[in-house]
Amino acid sequence: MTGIELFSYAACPFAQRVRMVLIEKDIRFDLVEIDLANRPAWFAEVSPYGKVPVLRHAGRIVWESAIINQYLDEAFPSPPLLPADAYRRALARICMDYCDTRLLPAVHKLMQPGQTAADTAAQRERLAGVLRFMDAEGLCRLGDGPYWLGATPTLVDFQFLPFFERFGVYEELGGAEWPAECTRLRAWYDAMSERRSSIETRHTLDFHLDQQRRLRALQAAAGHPGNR
Ligand SMILES: N[C@@H](CCC(=O)N[C@@H](CS)C(=O)NCC(=O)O)C(=O)O
Repeated sequence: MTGIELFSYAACPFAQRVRMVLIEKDIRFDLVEIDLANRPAWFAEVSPYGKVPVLRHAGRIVWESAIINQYLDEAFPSPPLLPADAYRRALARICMDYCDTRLLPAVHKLMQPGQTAADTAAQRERLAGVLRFMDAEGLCRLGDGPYWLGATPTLVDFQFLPFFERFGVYEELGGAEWPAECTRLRAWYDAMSERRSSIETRHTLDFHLDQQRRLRALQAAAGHPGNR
């Protein structure tokens, strides 16, 4: 026992965010894999929202991936994964918020099953606009790279990475395209892909495609788009 447990699900991008930060900080932890299709009854006691990830540290629970990562950064300050300067920290939080409030809705809309060709084309353009904004207003303005805020990674990088690891799914199932002018975004992804935290938490494109197809089948059967 390490005193730290992460309740996780292998395919979950939000759990991956937390696993990456635990690895970056060299924190030992016990991984408790939850089968979300067949969750144990006790999981309701651990997870207030019924979701993964949940962190249990010294008997206390923290949930919501972005908040877990900020908690880890405060509880285990080395190496720091947020800037020392208050204004730069605010910018980091704006970028993390952008991921959840702009990038993810664009991805989810594109991946929604049963759309018309015109809807899919519109969602594809929306996602391309989000990527262009990230490149031009984020990566190009905030520092010299390769990471979002400069030469060393911050929580911002781990917030985004899982959704770019899955970009091949958006290409294959939604016809998404990586805009050619987003060269900083490409350089960022290349730098992130070489990190141990990325390598150790990575799954293949086939794995992600399989997961997405299953999710789409479930959503289609339930007649709703889901809320991941
Ligand atoms: N906002 C949450 C999202 C977590 C989430 O949606 N987890 C999914 C798996 S990827 C889940 O547990 N779904 C189960 C459910 O909604 O019942 C976070 O950032 O931690």
